[in-house]
Amino acid sequence: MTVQAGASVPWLRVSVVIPALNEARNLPHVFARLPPGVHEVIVVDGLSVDDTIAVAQQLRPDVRIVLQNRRGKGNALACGFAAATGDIIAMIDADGSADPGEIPQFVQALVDGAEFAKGTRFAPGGGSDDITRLRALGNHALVGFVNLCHGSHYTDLCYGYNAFWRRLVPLLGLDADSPAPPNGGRLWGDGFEVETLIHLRVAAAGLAVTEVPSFEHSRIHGVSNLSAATDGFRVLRTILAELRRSRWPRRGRRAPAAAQQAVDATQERPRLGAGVPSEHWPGSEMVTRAVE
Ligand SMILES: Nc1nc2c(ncn2[C@@H]2O[C@H](COP(=O)(O)OP(=O)(O)OP(=O)(O)O)[C@@H](O)[C@H]2O)c(=O)[nH]1
Ligand SMILES: [Mg+2]
Repeated sequence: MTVQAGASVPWLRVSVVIPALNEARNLPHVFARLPPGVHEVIVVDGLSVDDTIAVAQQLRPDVRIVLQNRRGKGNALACGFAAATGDIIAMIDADGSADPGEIPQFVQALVDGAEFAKGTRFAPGGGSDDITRLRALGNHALVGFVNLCHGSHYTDLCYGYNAFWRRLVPLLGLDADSPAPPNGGRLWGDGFEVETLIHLRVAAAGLAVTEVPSFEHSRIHGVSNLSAATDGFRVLRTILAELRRSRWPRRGRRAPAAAQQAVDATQERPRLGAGVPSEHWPGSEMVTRAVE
């Protein structure tokens, strides 16, 4: 999607990053719902044993396929972000749970001044067909704790539908380069804890976050790769580790130069106005919520 944010600024290019592990049967649904004019679609494959790559290429000959270098959804996102070339990155799941038709609302929130547009299932206008009572309860408890620690007002913590300016990628501090550990394991952030990790780093950096109500559908085909207990525990560990990291940074530790440049660029960013062609914005009237 290329959208014009204002008469005096160039057209914005939107990269859609889709982590996919054995999602061949779900991709037709996801691709069919992508808004027109997307700058690039990046499918990050996690060594799928079905036809995920072939189906993606068949559906969209211009798709970019990225092979992740370690295991896990977090590593897939890190690799996808590193490969993206657009001004804005939208991250969505490949299982049919996230509706790509909502992407314009996320982009609109960025155009309206947010640095990070954060999907939420728990604000008016959002919802979920997919979340269990136990997971909703866990999410609620964790988000309350995070808000207490960061002074934020998030309503959701573990949701994978977000969009942000690509120049902020260094600030997220995700590792797209290190090889897999010898035991084939995962590095910190490689798993499903990645969404929480991103939200916490965004909050710690004091970025302007706008929550965008979003509806999560049930996965269409296949089974979830997530384990509520193991991955819930990783999320909890992530919250504690990131809290330590933001409260007690190691003495003398400085932000990497690239991350500092990302912050500087953010601060210099001109405020973008409206002026978006309405046919690209089926939901542009949707209300977005600013979050401190
Ligand atoms: N490339 C890659 N993608 C992954 C990996 N693990 C999960 N994914 C993708 O990440 C997205 C979310 O994974 P799901 O298994 O649906 O997990 P979830 O959405 O958090 O959990 P549910 O709500 O139970 O579906 C899907 O598009 C998966 O295909 C992985 O190791 N590598
Ligand atoms: Mg899912």
